[in-house]
Order: sequence, then structure tokens, then C-alpha cells
Amino acid sequence: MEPIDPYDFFRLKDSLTDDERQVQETVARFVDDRVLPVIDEAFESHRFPQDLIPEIASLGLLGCNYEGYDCAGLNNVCYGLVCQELERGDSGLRSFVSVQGSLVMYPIYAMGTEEQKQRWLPAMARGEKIGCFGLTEPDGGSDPGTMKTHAKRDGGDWLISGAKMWITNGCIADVAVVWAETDEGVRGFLVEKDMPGYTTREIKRKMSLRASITSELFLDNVRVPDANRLPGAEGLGAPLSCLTQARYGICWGVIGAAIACYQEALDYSKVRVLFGKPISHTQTVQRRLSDMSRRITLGQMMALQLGRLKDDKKMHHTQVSMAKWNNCRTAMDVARDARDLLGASGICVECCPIRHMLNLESVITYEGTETIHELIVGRELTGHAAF
Ligand code: TGC
Ligand code: FAD
Repeated sequence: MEPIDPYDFFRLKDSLTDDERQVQETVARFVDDRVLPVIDEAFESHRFPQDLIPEIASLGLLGCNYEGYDCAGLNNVCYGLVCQELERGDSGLRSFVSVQGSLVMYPIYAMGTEEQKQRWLPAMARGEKIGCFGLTEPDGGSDPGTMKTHAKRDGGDWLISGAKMWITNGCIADVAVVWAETDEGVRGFLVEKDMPGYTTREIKRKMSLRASITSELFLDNVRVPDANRLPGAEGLGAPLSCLTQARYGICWGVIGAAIACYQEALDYSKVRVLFGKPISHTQTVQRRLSDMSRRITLGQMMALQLGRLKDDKKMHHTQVSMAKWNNCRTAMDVARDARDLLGASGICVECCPIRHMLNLESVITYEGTETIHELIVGRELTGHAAF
């Protein structure tokens, strides 16, 4: 019998196709060669490594699970593996790819006109245009149905006013998908960066996702032509369906962060000698490492099954909620325990668990907090919304 791979305990790689394995290996190489050497410095200096965008684009990772429009046309398991490998590097990079692909290209692809698709999708797949997604507002992100940003018809245009908060990529975006209340219900608009009345401001001094840009968006009577409205986006279900796409990627991504932390803790435990023996020889450390491995394995299985369901068009958004909740919690617990196993060294940025642990504080909050996902599952089970 071959020995067990500690990072693939249940041989899930055996159930990947050759193409899926190749995608994973290609992105893993990119992360090892190009991301890991720079990420500590980027995190420390609160800098998004924007110079990596052309390489990410040339690997075909932006909007990689869409067909046509210069997109790679990969399946959803491949997209998940891309997220997993990128987040093994840093949640900030996976966030960039999630927002560009799942939150901006997706609504244009699924709800846009042919003209909007031709104009934006190829340029976004090539990384020449960057997008952001404005749903959350300062008064509370968990309940987007109460958004205050509104759009009013004015002849053939719309006038949009309001503010959006905590928006990934905001300051570097050429286009913002802005969700606004109208007399006809919630609608989605493509707001372009040079439209008069539209401004952005970076949110600084974050202790989490420091290698990612987070911004506020301000809209002061911004005149947007009706041609920039997404005609297929009607009602709150439209932005929520985009969240399903991005949450799906997070379910995979955070497993990458957990693997990075577990790998570092496992290696360290074999060389840290205390009381005359490596700590890996003690029962408590073995139990903790086994528990990390168990949690990661369960998360990997959940992500893979979710991917197969998505590729079979059978995935329900409540399943995504359960997996987002489970896998973020797994990654957070593994990162914290790995940090502790490294002792004092674990508080330094040279050791990845503290960086991942801090990043995961955002990931467990954005795209629906843990509580919101528990309540979404609770609603499914009981038929009663307890939000
Ligand atoms: P509710 O009545 O549940 O839903 C309204 C309509 O939408 C449908 N729907 C969904 N459709 C697709 N996917 C989903 N996930 C959906 N959830 C609901 C639903 O069937 C209904 O359709 P219809 O036809 O019956 O009208 O709406 P509610 O107001 O009760 O909201 C429920 C709740 C709490 C679940 C929802 O508001 C929610 O998910 N809140 C969390 C908000 C959130 O996750 N925000 C994320 C902002 S974006 C972000 O964080 C990006 S971070 C990116 C990065 O950097 O990686
Ligand atoms: P709140 O909604 O105010 O929640 C506060 C607390 O109340 C939470 O613990 C929550 O779980 C709890 N709570 C809420 N409702 C209930 C209830 N009914 N019962 C019990 N407890 C409840 N948004 C975007 O639109 N686009 C982006 O690109 C984006 N990027 C982000 C990047 C980062 C780094 C971060 C941190 C956030 C980002 N967000 C983005 C915003 C994110 O989606 C919101 O922060 C999130 O939805 C939670 O909203 P909130 O922060 O306003 O918390």
C-alpha cells in the first residue's frame, strides 16, 4: 500500500479528472513561485500585489468557469481548485479573483445585454478591466433588502445616490456593479469609474485582508444610462444569486488556507524538540494534528461534492451556505490551533498561520456571516426565517 498523503488523506485527487489535476498543479506552481515569496511583505505593508494581475489573467483564472468571451470555459470543480490554491497563498488573492469572476463577470454574463458582455467580459478575463461589487451599506450588510442606495428614472437615464461600504477592489475598479432600490424593486447597474458624482475611498488600517483593497463607494446623483442597467437583474434574488457563486469559491478557498497552516504546524512539530523529544511525539500534539487533518478532510469532501452538484446543475444555495459556514469555521479553527502549536514564533508574519487566521476573520464575515449561514440552513430545515 502507498503511504497516506497527509494533505489528501482520503485520496480525493484520485477522483479528479486529468484536466482538473492539471489546473490545480498549474495554479499551485504559480502560488509557490510567484505569491509565497512576496505575500508576507504585501500583508505587512498593507499592499495588494496588483502586479500579479496580468499573470493571473494569462493563466486564464479570471471568470475561468464561463464559456466564450475569452474565458477559459473550465468546470466548477476546476474553479474551486483555483480558489483553493490561490487562498493557500492568501485570502486577498482569492478575494480578487472571486470578486472579478463571481461577483462582476457573473452578473454581466448571466444578466447583461450582449453589448455589455462584449464590452466587459473579454477585457475583464484579460485583466485589463477590473470590477467591484457594491451591495453592502454602512447601516448593515447582513440585511441587504433594506438598502438605502436608490435609483430614479430620469428620461432615458437613471440617477443613483447612496453609499456602499467594505467593497473589495473598489478603488482600483473600472466598473462597479451597484445594487440600488428603485420604484420597480432592486436593480443592478454598471457604474463606470469616471462617471461624474461617483467617488471611492480606501479603507485603511485593517488588521485582516491586508493584501487586498477594500473601499467605500459614494454615489451622488450619478447619471447612468439605461444601457448600463443589467436587464436580467430584477429583485433581491439577483445580487443574492451572485453571492451564491462567490460563496461557492470561498468553500474551496478556505481549505487552501487551512492546508497551509496545517502543513506549517505539522513540519514544525517534527523539529521542535522539548522535554527531550520532538513535540510531534506527544499525545496531545498528535491529537491536535489529527483533528486538523480530520476537519480539512471533511471540508475537502464537502467542497468536492458541492462542485460535482454545481457541475450537474443540482446545487442549492442552502448547501453552499452550509459549506461556507463549515469550511470557514474549519479553516479558522485550524489556523488558530496551528498558530498556537508554533508557540511564540507563531505570532510572526514569517509563519503563515497568523496571517491566514487574521484573513479568515474577514472571510468568515463577508459573503454572509457565520450566523447568517446557520440561519439560512435553519430556515431550510424548519420553514421559518429567524433572521
Ligand atoms: P430572501 O427572501 O431570502 O430572498 C429574496 C429572493 O432571493 C432568493 N435567494 C437567493 N437566490 C440565489 N442565491 C441565494 N443565495 C439566494 N438567497 C435568496 C430567494 O429565493 C428570493 O427569491 P424570490 O423569487 O422568492 O423573491 O431575502 P431576505 O431579505 O430574507 O434575505 C435573506 C438573507 C439574510 C439570507 C440575505 O439577505 C443574505 O444572504 N444576507 C447576507 C448578505 C451577504 O452575504 N452579503 C455579502 C455582500 S458581498 C461580499 O461580501 C463580497 S466579499 C468578496 C470577497 O472579497 O471575496
Ligand atoms: P452586520 O450585518 O451589522 O452584523 C453584525 C453582527 O450581527 C454579526 O455578527 C452578524 O452575524 C449578526 N447578525 C446579523 N443579523 C442577525 C440576526 N438576525 N440574528 C443574530 N445575529 C445577527 N460587501 C460587498 O457588498 N462587496 C464587497 O466586495 C465586500 N467585500 C468585503 C471585504 C471585506 C474585507 C469585508 C470585511 C467585508 C466585505 N463586504 C463586502 C461586506 C460584508 O459582506 C459584510 O461585512 C457582511 O455581510 C456583514 O455585514 P456587516 O459587517 O454590516 O455586519
